[in-house]
Amino acid sequence: MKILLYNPDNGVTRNFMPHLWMFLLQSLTPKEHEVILIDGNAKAMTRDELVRFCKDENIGLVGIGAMTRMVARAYLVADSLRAAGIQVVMGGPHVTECADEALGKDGGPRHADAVALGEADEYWATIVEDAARGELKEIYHSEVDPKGNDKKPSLQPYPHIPWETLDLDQFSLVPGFLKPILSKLGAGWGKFFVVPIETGRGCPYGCEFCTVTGFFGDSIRFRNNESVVEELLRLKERAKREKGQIAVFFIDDNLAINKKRLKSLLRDMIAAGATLPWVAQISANLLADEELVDLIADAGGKWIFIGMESIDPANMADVNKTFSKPANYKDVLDGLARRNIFAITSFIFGMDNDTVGVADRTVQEIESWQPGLPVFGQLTPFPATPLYDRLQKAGRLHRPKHWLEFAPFVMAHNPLKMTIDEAKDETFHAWSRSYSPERNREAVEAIRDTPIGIRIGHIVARLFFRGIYFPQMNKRAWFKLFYDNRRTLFSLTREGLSTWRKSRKRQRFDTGLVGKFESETMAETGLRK
Ligand code: B12
Ligand code: SF4
Repeated sequence: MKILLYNPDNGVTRNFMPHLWMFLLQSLTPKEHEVILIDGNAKAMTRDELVRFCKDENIGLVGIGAMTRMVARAYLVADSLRAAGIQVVMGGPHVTECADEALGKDGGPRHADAVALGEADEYWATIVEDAARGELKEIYHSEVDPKGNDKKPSLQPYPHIPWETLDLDQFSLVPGFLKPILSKLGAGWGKFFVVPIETGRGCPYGCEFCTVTGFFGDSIRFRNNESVVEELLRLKERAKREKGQIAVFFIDDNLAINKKRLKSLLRDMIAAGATLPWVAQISANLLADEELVDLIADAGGKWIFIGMESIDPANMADVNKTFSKPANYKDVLDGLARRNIFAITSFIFGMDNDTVGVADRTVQEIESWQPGLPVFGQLTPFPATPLYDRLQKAGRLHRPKHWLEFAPFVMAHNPLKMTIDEAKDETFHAWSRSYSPERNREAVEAIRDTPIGIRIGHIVARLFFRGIYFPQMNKRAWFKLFYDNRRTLFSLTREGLSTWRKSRKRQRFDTGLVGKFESETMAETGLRK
């Protein structure tokens, strides 16, 4: 049977990073079946095109995964495929919590033939075999232990994802027309992929708005170091072979949740030379450890995603995140910047203690720190989170099924001290102010003492991250963005080129000297080449 794994686009920006679940399930599929992957964020297709593709390719099963914010799109795609007689199974965090909705058992229409609840690693093969026989069950889930808890995959051994041979072209971040020039630059920039890798699952912190503790559990399961290092080495080898660049996104929710184990992993990575550039999510409270931050830098860490949420401690207490202290944020970022590591700082507006002006207050504080990539969201009650329950009980859910009428940056509940419209304006203002061409210039200027490569990386990351809020789906939008930021881009390019020329000259000079030295030595010793 041919299987398509499909991820709907997020409607905002294309082509950022592929989703790990697709590659994971592909590698767990029994070998007699063929699996094709399509990510709508990388390869845009209308529903009709997708149905035609499935018919032409004789696809027998489509697996769709979606976060809550994309689930309405996912349902539309599923509806079209089922109408064409193709079996659909849906999985991921949303349908795990709202299985009845996907199966049409809550009074609404049915969207999926089957749903996969929780982590599907250990039963995906069963779904495939059932589908191949045309005998899909409605609900699949992991085995349950005598106490009624899900048996979670141990991650040891971890499935082999054949990154070295997979066709990743749809995920390259380098536009086609720049490929020929960029592949000649340095070690080669003809292709650039951000690849997701996990080293563990689970989080004990249980922040009120988050689905992770409920979904993956409050104890953490780690892969062993050897398996992570081996995967990284294969990626590094591929980047070298293809004259491209691969960066890794460690998608663990808190890579440093066990500092002892992370230090041991980083030491093993360094010892094996498995050091590609990487990004990871780590909470601020764990980054005060100087030894850890040194190891992060030595092991290739470039950007750390920190869920800062709010600069107001009262808000942090409201969402059960007091372990993260706003008063410490500046020191943490200074510590990272001393090692040329920068932070993606994530904030949430519309919390219960937020009032009008929260965006300016927050951005002003951010601008007093080392420059980073701030991202701004809004407090969103995802199904099955403690936040959802609290707001529902208090009768504060304005749109209890907000995902079925998804509207970006329109809150689903009423914040206590501002309106839904005000929260939207605040969020918009924070994004515009943080990614204006002036702010981009100031941010790059603030790190003028760092090597040119780091500053170029910084501006490129800024232009991409802006795309989380501002749609950047077509060439025109990208062109306008480059035009608006032309002064910064032009001066960095000029400096970059001159540094590159100087280093080539120096290289030729050094080679010349070595050549001269070699010939003289050979002449003196009577040796000939
Ligand atoms: C990496 C990541 C991202 C990446 C993008 C996703 C990507 N390309 O990988 C980035 C950083 C951009 C991101 C952004 C956001 N993210 Co995010 N992200 C994650 C993260 C940390 C890892 C995802 C992952 O790969 N997990 C590991 C894989 C193995 O797990 P999995 O995806 O759940 O898949 C397993 C099962 O669910 C199941 N499964 C999944 N799909 C399918 C499909 C089928 C057919 C089957 C059978 C099974 C199946 O099988 C898999 C193996 O067991 C998760 C948290 C987490 N730990 O999962 C949050 C998470 C998915 N994100 C979340 C959110 C809210 C967001 C944002 C909306 C945040 C914001 N406010 O801006 C944005 C959305 C941006 C956008 N425009 O799309 C929430 C989603 C909650 C929900 N109910 O939807 C999560 C769960 C985190 C949380 N705090 O609750 N995210
Ligand atoms: S927000 Fe981060 S720290 Fe808090 S529960 Fe979710 S994954 Fe854990």
